[in-house]
Amino acid sequence: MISVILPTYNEKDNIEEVVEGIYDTLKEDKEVFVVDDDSPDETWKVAQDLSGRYKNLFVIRRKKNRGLAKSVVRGFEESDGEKIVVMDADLQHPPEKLTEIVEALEGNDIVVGSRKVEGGEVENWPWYRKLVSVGAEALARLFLSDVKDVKDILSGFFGVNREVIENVKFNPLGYKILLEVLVKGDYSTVKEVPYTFKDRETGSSSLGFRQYCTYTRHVFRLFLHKLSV
Ligand SMILES: Nc1nc2c(ncn2[C@@H]2O[C@H](COP(=O)(O)OP(=O)(O)OP(=O)(O)O)[C@@H](O)[C@H]2O)c(=O)[nH]1
Ligand SMILES: [Mg+2]
Repeated sequence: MISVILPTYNEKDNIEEVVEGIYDTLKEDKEVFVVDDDSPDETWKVAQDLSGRYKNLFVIRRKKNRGLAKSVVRGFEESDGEKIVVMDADLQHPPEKLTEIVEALEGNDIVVGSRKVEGGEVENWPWYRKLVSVGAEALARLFLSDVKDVKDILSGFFGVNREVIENVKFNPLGYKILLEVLVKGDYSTVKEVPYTFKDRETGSSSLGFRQYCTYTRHVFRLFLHKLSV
């Protein structure tokens, strides 16, 4: 079975289309977890209404300890599939790519939806987003040697076989759960599948200066973790 995990915060205008895209694309046995941090726009309620229409669509409404990566960890804990896919719920990660990611999980431990391999790209990013992304990536590469063979280490779109994370004690901060998986997971093969990171059409980004500070703390926390094992 495949478990798809969708972290959400204020995605009421996107959630239905994403869920529809997932169910249209993935014909395999699956469960979908919307992990919502008690969104003020009541995304959780819209998702709960959808769960009557879609089989195995579950909604988790978290009220404490907000955070994207923490929500994904909760999804890991609640789900059962032997293959797991994590994706954004704002349509920047195309559901049509799910099949390719799931198929690639047959022969690989981790499959990263990648904007940095041939055929992958980011649509219309302003210069400051590019600059921040280059800086954030460089910081992780400097301190975390485990990520060296992966090109798109900041991707939020990835698949992982459950064995990789089964015995991991996650302790993430902020947004970048893939870093945590690459540093702490038990794996040998990573494949990157290209995709185009689309422009956000509705809803608003939760990224801001605070998230960048949190990211820096997360990288150092992972660095210290590696020193201690
Ligand atoms: N559960 C949960 N989900 C979150 C949180 N922050 C963001 N998300 C969701 O995580 C996904 C990615 O967040 P975005 O704000 O779109 O981040 P981004 O794609 O890097 O930024 P943009 O390109 O500006 O959209 C979306 O599905 C959000 O709804 C949070 O604190 N908790
Ligand atoms: Mg987004």
